[in-house]
Amino acid sequence: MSTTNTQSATIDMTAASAGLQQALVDALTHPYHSISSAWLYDQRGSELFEDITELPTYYPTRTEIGILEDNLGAIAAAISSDCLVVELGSGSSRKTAPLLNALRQPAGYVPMDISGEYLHQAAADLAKQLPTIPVLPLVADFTTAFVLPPSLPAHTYRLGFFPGSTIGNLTASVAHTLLAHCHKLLGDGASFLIGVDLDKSPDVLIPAYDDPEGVTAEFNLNLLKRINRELGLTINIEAFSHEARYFTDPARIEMHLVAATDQTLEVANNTYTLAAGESFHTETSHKYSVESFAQLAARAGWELTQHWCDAEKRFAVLLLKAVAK
Ligand code: AVI
Repeated sequence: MSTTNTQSATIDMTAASAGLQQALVDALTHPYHSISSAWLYDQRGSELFEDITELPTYYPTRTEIGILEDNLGAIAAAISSDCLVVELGSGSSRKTAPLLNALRQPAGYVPMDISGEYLHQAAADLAKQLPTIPVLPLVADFTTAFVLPPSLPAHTYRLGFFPGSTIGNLTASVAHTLLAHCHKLLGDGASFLIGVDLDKSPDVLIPAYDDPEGVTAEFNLNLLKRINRELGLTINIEAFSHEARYFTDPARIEMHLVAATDQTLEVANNTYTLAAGESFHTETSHKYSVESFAQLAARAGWELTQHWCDAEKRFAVLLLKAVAK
């Protein structure tokens, strides 16, 4: 990788695009070219992710929905009545209505998402479906030290809900910080219901992240399209290919965008080169065992009380209880 100064036209950028440019420059200036997976989710990226969840080889979404459906009675029985449900990264809230329906008189539902527009629409739809449950949407980024609105009932028992195995996209240290922060916010005696993808054979994992239909490849390559569009660059997208790589210790899938030939990238008046075979690392999806996740949660003040899996033990839904400090 080398850097030289060039003159290039200045383009007007939004704050988000300036952040993206910084992420790209950081990736190119470090010998290991890693970009946060958050940048994968522009409008098109979010649509492609929805398509991924329907793919035959992408088992996590439908497996988790199946576990929740099959065990709703047991889950509801394990959660006290009158609880306030706080969902992290709620998106379309599609897994939530059946849970709220099954719980005994939930005190309210706080869907939390970074995208305000999406959140308010999903909250309005849910409020129509479940008119007796107060829905109190909160625009917040769960990867930061978010706070709950002071208007929430203070003494209600709280249930954190974090489906989708999104926690797998965080490093163990960030996942620990998030779990510890939720322990503090939800309070002593709170519960946390969380979806976790389990480690398994790469024969199952690789096709889940590199499907024959090419949707995950399009999702990953969309990042380069976004970079070109928002930063006014001309990266040759055809020169990059999507790769899903499986690693152990810690068990994880990594998504990469690999350059087939040497590439020259002009970004913010500098020229960077990427040699053939070098890649941008765009996402990590950690895979746990029930025990390894329970250990991570225990370090953040949560005790595993119950868990439910599918018959093939591909995915787990874990119920944690906050240990009093
Ligand atoms: C959002 N997250 C849980 C997905 C995963 O499985 O790690 C993102 C994803 N990336 C490629 N396919 C799915």
